[in-house]
Amino acid sequence: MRQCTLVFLNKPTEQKILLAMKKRGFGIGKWNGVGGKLHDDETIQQAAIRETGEEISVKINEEDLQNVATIDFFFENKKEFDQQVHIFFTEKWQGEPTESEEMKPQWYSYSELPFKNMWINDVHWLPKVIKGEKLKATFTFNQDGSQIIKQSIGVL
Ligand code: 6OG
Repeated sequence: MRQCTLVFLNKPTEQKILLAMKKRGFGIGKWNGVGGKLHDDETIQQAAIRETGEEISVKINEEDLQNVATIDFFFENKKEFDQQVHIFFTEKWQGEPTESEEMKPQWYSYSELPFKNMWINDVHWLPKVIKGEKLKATFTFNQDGSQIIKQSIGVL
């Protein structure tokens, strides 16, 4: 299955996380963390760091990445969309989040996350991760990703 990364910058003292609006491709128009597909020659952590640099110009040190969840996403009759997403929080980085061709970053309060404009699964796991839970989950969607058909959420 395709391997992807997803990184959220986190400011627990301000109760805020950074989301970014995807400006093109898979998930266009949705607020999400930053990330993408692994290249052949890199580890999951290297991909997470590279994608964060490319998409919002922020540098992260590997030891500051906290693996908070691993989620398998399946799409009915669309095997090519199936992916395993490795999700990280980090409280330490260098540089200011900056808009790129692909992503427009914005800080959101934990209590005001824009779930209506996020992937429909996020409301089921992101609040738990913000509270400090580490999760292993699976979601199965219909073909266009507009409905969840099956889900399971457990401990990572
Ligand atoms: P590119 O195609 O941009 O990588 N991703 C998802 N994120 C959430 N919250 N929910 C989903 O439910 C997702 N499916 C994929 C992983 C896609 C980016 O989008 C994330 C990657 O960071 C289906 O290379």
